[in-house]
Amino acid sequence: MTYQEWWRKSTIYQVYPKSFMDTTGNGVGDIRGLIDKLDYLKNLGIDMVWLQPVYVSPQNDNGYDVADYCQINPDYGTMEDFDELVRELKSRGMELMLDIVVNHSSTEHRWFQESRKSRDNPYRDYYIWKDPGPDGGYPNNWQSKFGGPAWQYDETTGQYFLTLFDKTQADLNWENPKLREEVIKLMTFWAEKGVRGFRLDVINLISKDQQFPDDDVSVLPGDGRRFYTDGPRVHEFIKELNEKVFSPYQIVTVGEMSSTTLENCIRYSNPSEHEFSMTFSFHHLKVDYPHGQKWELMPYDFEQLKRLLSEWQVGMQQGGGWNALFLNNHDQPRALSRFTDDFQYRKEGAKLLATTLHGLQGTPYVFQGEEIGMPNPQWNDISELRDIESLNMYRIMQENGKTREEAFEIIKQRSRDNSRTPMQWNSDAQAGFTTGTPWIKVDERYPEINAEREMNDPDSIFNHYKRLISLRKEYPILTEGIYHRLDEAHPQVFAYSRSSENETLVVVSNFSNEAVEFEFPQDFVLEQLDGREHTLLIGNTEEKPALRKLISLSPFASYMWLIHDLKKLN
Ligand code: TEU
Repeated sequence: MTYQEWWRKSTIYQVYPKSFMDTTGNGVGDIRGLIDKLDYLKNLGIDMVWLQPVYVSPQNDNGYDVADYCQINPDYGTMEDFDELVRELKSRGMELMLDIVVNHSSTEHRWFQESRKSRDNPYRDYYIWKDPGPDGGYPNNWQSKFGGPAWQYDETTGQYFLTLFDKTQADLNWENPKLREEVIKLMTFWAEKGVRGFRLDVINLISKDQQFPDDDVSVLPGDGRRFYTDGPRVHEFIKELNEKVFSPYQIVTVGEMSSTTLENCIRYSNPSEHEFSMTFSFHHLKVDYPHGQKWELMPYDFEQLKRLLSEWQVGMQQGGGWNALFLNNHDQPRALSRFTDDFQYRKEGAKLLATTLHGLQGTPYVFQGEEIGMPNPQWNDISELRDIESLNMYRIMQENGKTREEAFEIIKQRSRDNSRTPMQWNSDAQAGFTTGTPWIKVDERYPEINAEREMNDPDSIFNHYKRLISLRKEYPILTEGIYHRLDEAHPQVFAYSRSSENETLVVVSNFSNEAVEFEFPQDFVLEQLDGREHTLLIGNTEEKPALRKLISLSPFASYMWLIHDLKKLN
């Protein structure tokens, strides 16, 4: 595979606009706030900004319920602000990636308002309507990913419509060529405005089994997802989008793949398939889900985390696919709290996760606040939460027998709001995010954890990310190196290498709060270590250890070395 495309050496920064920067004092972030922070992102070394939905929306799911795909929500600003954002990004050598949410629309979208009027309305088949089941109830037993049934009954026409997410997010009918044409039109609208990237929301759910069968629960989780995930026509639909929009406008695309497979992600992202540039998959972020259950608690399974990361590195490399690399986003708790110690070892832990992720093959994503070591906030009461999924599940868990305290404990660790509290810019009121009352609280640790403090510390988490991002541009091995896992089931250490013809990159991280030792495999020592020069590219401790057969690692220590040309010293 050639690795010449610029986005294979790039780093993409994810902006959750509602919580990024507010310039009007209404407590909600806005486009002008992002414009004001572009120099901060340029300083970090960011190449592309993924801006999450700023379209007209009732905000039931913070913008993932779109009511007009080609208009800016006034809460976020104007189309003129948007056009200025594109210009200001490009003037700094950066590009814009927009979130495209076309598995479903808001029930407030004009299309849906028409569709629900009558069974013969021209827009009826833009959505998925079904008669009641034989028992007069739901058409089938599919469940919403936000809890409860996946169907909503509409009195006017006596049918149900499909809602795989919130009841106000109606699934679009991709079997309808007119709907597909509408999607192509809206994508073209933004491409014409200079957008050079699309992040496609749950795009692998758009093709449903047209029989809409009941799930017999023979395969967990038994909620119907196997009948619409990576569905029968999904690759066909995506190829059409590529042919009509992505390729003509040279759009960088990343598909968000819910509950997908490695085989499908190879097909979605291998350039010969002409579908996407890369894919988000989530298997590695379910290693603390007991039996795959998100709303149960257990310590994360370290060996499973390493196994899954390795499987996807090797599989995608062998299959010619391309990973979007991430440990954080707006739907996940902060990785710093999830996988390390965000109090005693916050700085080491944040740098360890960054080094471990950025050493892998793929395109890294930095979610706002990750680069300054923002942890999960301290939640004191359910009234502080805003996320529709969390509030649904808080109710459902109690309906299913959990106490309020048990349910709240789970919410505190699992809620998507963990990543949605305002960006912490400085130690001023509300962390400098707003002069008003924020739509969701600012975490109380902001006086010690904020961007201003990070920028003034040469040894900060911010500057660690900045170095990692620059290394990716400087060393082709980070883009092209072949991945090998080096630690066979070590209880605390994750070690891997990336090899090219003449060099080898080595990343070793101690994911524990204990001092440990790690010994490289003998064959690696003989082939790669003995008699060769190496350089420590980046680390997260005072000491700068040499690369030896046996190395000692302090709590949450993490290092990246480069072993130079294979030619022996003598
Ligand atoms: O997320 C889909 C998704 O995989 C997660 O929301 C997950 O299904 C959910 O948390 C249940 O565990 C995308 C967006 O990223 C998310 O913000 C939206 O809420 C969702 O789609 C619907 O558009």
